[in-house]
Amino acid sequence: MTTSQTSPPKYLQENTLSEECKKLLSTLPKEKGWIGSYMYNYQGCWIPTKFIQGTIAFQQQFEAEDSDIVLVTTPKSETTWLKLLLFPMVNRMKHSIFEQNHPLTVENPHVLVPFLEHTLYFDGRVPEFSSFTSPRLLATHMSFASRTKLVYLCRNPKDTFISMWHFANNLRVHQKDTNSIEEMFDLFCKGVSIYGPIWDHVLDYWKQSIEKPNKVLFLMYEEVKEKPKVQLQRLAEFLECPFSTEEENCGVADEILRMCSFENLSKLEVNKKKTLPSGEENKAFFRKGEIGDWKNYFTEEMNQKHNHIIEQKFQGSGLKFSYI
Ligand code: PAP
Repeated sequence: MTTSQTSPPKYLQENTLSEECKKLLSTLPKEKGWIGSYMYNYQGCWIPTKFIQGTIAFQQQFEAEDSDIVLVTTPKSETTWLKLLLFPMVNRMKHSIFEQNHPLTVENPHVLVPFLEHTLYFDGRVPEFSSFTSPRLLATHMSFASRTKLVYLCRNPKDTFISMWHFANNLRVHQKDTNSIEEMFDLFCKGVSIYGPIWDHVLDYWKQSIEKPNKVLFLMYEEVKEKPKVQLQRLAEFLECPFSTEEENCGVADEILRMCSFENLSKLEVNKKKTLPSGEENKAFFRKGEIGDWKNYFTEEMNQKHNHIIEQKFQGSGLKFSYI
């Protein structure tokens, strides 16, 4: 009798680590992984097993170009939306936003704006940058100091947590092994979230944006959602490609916002049916995109615990989250 075994999806396979990397991992603190087996504390940041090698390669080998634009987020802080807005804005001379087959209608934003450590340097490979045109649009979840322009998008940590919990369980469901909200909330509060602690991540970039306002733009999802056009114009000015009067008259910014709306993008064939090269279904990146979904899940006890942590961590920083 033969037993048929299906191999786990690509994003759960962790068997490609080099001996050197395995040796390093054996020296690092580890905790339960949200998606894969474990997360390791590397240089103060919790990184899933699968991404350690790419992270190190990215740190050691990446050579920034002055014109690069790097998007930075903690996972589930609306990375997809930031990629969605930036790609058509930065490339609008090459691809008119009114063109019928705009790349956004046929490709997922994570393919158009790839992650450095997850994709380009994944497993320590040497990336091929020759197909990129200038300015290169790149993304990272890492702590990263660069001489290039960085756009940081942050989201209130309660919604980020709920989004991460759903996303991780969605990917783990193939293993019939989902995590309870209580267990993951405890880890999150201890700082053990993907690329966490989230507070250190946010504070690092918040400080950088104050010290180097021409280099680091700090955006909050809730503010972008409230006044999308104002924030899009701010983004364009920061990147030194402001909308011209002619573009204003043609409604370019409005069209970018319409095209990138959750309603529009989540309905596209590419985002409903296709998968990323790393195996995740594109639709996993389009859940609700709402502010305040945490209210449907948090108990009063969780809320108080979280508020207390936020108060302690962000005290005196001048940073305030909006939860509604
Ligand atoms: P990543 O950091 O792993 O790349 P990220 O893009 O932050 O993931 O996670 C997806 C979130 O962006 C989802 O949030 P939710 O779980 O709270 O719903 C997803 O719904 C949201 N999202 C994706 N596209 C859009 C969009 N066009 N507008 C608003 N939100 C969006």
